Amino acid sequence: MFTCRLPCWRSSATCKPWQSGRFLPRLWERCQPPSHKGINTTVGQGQQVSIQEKQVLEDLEMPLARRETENLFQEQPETGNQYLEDALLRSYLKTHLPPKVLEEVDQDLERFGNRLLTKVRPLGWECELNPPVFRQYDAWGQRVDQIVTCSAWRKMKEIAAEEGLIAEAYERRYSNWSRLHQAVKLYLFSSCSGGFSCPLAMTDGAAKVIESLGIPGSLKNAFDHLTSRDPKKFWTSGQWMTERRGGSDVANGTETVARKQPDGTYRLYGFKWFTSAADSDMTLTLARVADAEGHVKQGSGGLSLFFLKVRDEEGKLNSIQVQKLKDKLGTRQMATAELWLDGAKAELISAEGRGVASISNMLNITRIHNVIGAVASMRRMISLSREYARRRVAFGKLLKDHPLHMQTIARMEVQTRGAFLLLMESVRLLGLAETNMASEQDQLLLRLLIPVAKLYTGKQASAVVVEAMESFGGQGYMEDTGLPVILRDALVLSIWEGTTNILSLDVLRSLTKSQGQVMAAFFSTVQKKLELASSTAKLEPAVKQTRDAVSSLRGFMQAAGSKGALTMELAARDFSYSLARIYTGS
Ligand code: UCC
Repeated sequence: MFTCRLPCWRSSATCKPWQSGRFLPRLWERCQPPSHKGINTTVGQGQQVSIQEKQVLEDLEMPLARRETENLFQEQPETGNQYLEDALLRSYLKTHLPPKVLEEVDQDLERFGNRLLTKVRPLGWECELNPPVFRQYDAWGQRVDQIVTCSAWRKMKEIAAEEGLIAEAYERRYSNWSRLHQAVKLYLFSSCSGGFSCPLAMTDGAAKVIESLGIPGSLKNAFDHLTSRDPKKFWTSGQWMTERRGGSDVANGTETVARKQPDGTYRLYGFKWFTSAADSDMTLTLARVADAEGHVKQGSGGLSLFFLKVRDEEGKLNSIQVQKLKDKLGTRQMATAELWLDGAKAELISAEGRGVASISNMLNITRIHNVIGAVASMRRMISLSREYARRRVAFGKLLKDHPLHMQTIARMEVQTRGAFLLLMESVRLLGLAETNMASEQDQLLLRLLIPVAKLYTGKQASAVVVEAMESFGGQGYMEDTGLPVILRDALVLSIWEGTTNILSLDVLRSLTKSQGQVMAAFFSTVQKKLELASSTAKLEPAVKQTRDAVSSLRGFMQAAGSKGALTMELAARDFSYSLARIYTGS
């Protein structure tokens, strides 16, 4: 039965053609309101409509055989356990993990892969079909500001806790490999999560900030909730950074003011204009502390970091009003809201004026989650596309037997494999850093690779997902295949958590702050990798190509060094792309 989801001027009782369960282009025209704004309804058109209506009725009376020719006879691509089917992931783990760790992680991932396939994927689809709704008043006129989520979304939270999707990284039972284990689980979870990856990213980021502050006593409870495996105890966190004046230039766009209270806590007043996963339990947010006269310091140096709980023990909002939910292109499963803070009780958790530096720990984690999401969406689309190529016949043979079709998929596969390796490398370094096993060079490399990987894979994901969609022909464009959802959700990956240009400037920031040391770490790591590869004769052309790219990058840097800062700023995006390609290539 086809369900009409178009905004319609007819009541469902009179929408008979849709109830017939068939989609005909003429019916769409018929469902237009008779005098819609912007559409001229003339007498001539009215006559045309009645002719069309007649044709519609004739269509409905067509013999069955004719109707059946309108059906599409194609097999739906079906994929199995995404861990078992991911050859590159499995070979990566086999090559890198110590045998004992591999044995346990492998078992866990196979089990998790089955759970995702049988339980989680259907829930993810349910989240897509039942996006959150905002209920501002109850039946008796009381303002309640409730964000109503579906049961599948709430179930995702329970699963995330049970699977330790955050806990795994902080328990460190596999020492430096715990981060990688967690990232792989998130990668497998991502494309079935119905958008729940977003709150998990921020939850992980918040746990990271609290851990990097040494888990102060006042935040111990929050940390325990964020890293709990108990679904009843598990909290998710938001990250409220964007205000009305923008989300990139946080230093100048943040207007929220924090007023100190006699008990040492603060009350926050301001408007958070774009808060993702607004149904979260707590958040980290930035505000400007007001002095005794009510004055605040402008710029980055005036920003401090605050922790707050969204609701109190009785479930009452913490002096927060939900203005509305955002109407987004994608990630519709997840509630993004405009929030008015009208004296929300909060705790200052950074040194005054060190808000941006403190929240950057969170940003670096959510940016890695973004890379996870990018690689996962590419992998998902390619898995479906490959599967389809094994079933779909065109021009007398299966798609997989058409060389041009397979070349197109192979090119996407190369992009995806490269992105996957870049992700694994970033996560491997993060694991070392978190267990005090990272050398200075590893830390510098990690600082550089996070923005590079985020900006590059975000763009790759958009391109690969669009390309993969095309490999299904017109079917790829059909809502009920589920493919357009993947595209819509992938398009945000280059926007949120810092756009491509903002992250290119962050790459430059890392160069300036380290006085060029990040590049020294980059060049020496790449050189080592290429030396290793050059012992394999087959890899010689690839090694040569990468070496050539390295020398032109060095040449560019020398030339740019003698020019003004503007040259480097203008080149920031291309420069960052080169870093991504060279590192991935090596
Ligand atoms: O919240 C959002 C949506 C949430 C959804 C999350 C889900 C994602 C997961 C998906 C999974 C599928 S979107 C809002 C996101 N907003 C941003 O990402 C902000 C973008 N703007 C920037 O990144 C800017 O570059 C700023 C805000 C960092 C610029 O601020 P400033 O204050 O102008 O920058 P400064 O002055 O250069 O840096 C201040 C300090 C410096 O440290 P000190 O003072 O010690 O020199 C910097 O080195 O912060 C430090 N810092 C960093 N440190 C800045 N950035 C970093 C960094 N990335 N790493 C380390």
